[in-house]
Order: sequence, then C-alpha cells, then structure tokens
Amino acid sequence: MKTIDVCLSPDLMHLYPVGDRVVVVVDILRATSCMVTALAHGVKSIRPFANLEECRAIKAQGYYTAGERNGEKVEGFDFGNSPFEYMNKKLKDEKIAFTTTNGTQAIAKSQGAKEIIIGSFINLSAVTEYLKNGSNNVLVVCAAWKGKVNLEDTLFAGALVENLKNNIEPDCDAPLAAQHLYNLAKKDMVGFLKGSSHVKRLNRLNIHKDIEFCLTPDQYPVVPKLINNELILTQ
Ligand code: 3SL
Repeated sequence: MKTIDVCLSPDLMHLYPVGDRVVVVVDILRATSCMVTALAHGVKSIRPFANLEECRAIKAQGYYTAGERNGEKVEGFDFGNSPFEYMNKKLKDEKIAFTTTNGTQAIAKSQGAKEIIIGSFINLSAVTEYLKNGSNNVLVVCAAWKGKVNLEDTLFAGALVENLKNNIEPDCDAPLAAQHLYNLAKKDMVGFLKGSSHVKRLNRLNIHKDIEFCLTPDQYPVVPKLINNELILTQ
C-alpha cells in the first residue's frame, strides 16, 4: 500500500526525502487557500517566490505581484493575501508572482519532490481524489509559522489522512496525531481554532472573514500543480 507522512514544519524537511513522493504543500491561513481560489477563478498561473525582491523584480516580465509579510500586503505589490482579492475578473488569464511569509517558503523547501501540488480545505476532496488515484507515496508539508507548528495546517493534514485511510497507510506518528486532532475538530473547526496563534494574529489585523472562508471545505474541485516553477491547473 502507498504511504502518507506529515512534515509538521518546513524546518523538519531534512527528515523527509522527497524525490519519490508527491508533496502536498498546505498553508490554510492563507497562502494555499489564495492560490486555489485564484486559479479556480481563472488566473493563468502563479509563480511562487521565497524571496520578496525576486518576486518584485519579475513584475517587469508581465506578472502581477502579490503576497504578504507578517499578514500585511507588501508595499508596492498589486495584491495581498486574502482569497477574496482573487475572485477578480481583472485577473483572468493573467500571471501572478506570489510571495508569503510561510507558504511560498514551504514550496521552495519542497523542491526536488517528484510532484508538488497545493492543498487547502477549499479543495480537500479534489486533492483526496488526486492522491487516491496517484501511484506515489505522499508527504504533506505544513507551512506552519516561521518554523513553529500550527494547528490549522495540521488539521488539514489530518483530514487527508482520514479521507485516505482505506487507500494510503500512515508512515509514522505525525499523520496519526494529525488524524486524531482533525477528528476532534472537524465538527467545528472555526471554534476549535479560536485560541490558535495565527487566528489570533489575523484577528488582530481585523481579518475575520478569510478565516471562515479558508476553513470551509470543498469550494473548488481543482488541484494546482507546480510545473516549470509555475502553479497551474492541469485538469
Ligand atoms: O505565511 C503565509 O504564507 C501567509 O499565508 C500568512 S498570512 O495569513 O497572510 O498572515
């Protein structure tokens, strides 16, 4: 049987060889939720950058610049990191260069994987089906917060483990821990996450509606995939 493991922080990536795995990068609040929303609403491609200045520089090549640092839109960028900004007709068939505090860093640290796809609650079932049908072992990479484990990405990893329990076997204890946590939280994820660090951080910035949106499963049946350094929809 195929296996699924969970890397709870990008700082633990050295423990996980990725060359033969499909990596699911997850940053529920909010980077991967934005990526899924943007592509589902017709954005042509998203180029993720770990480095802010490299992201800024590529604007000259016809990209919109987007993203945040510490939750706030980067000065001079076209868009920030709220999924609602990407439900925008102006962005149809356009290319976006995207950089965030944790999400795009996790993508950079996953380079070398057999495949890199993007997961969030809003495309949970599509990602589940994709992994069920694939032939590779799975690693879920939680973007976390500056190396520190967070609850919302762990819950998503647990949701995948739970959904795939008849098809893919947990590789170690992190997937089991995530699965238990998800089963505790699934009836009311917003309530479960009330005291979590990033929810408190976003609430301090008055970003409330994004939280509920990002925790609402299955809004888009799409699976963004990294191909030649660009996230695109292949199906
Ligand atoms: O760290 C990230 O990648 C962001 O998603 C964080 S924030 O939600 O924009 O604060």
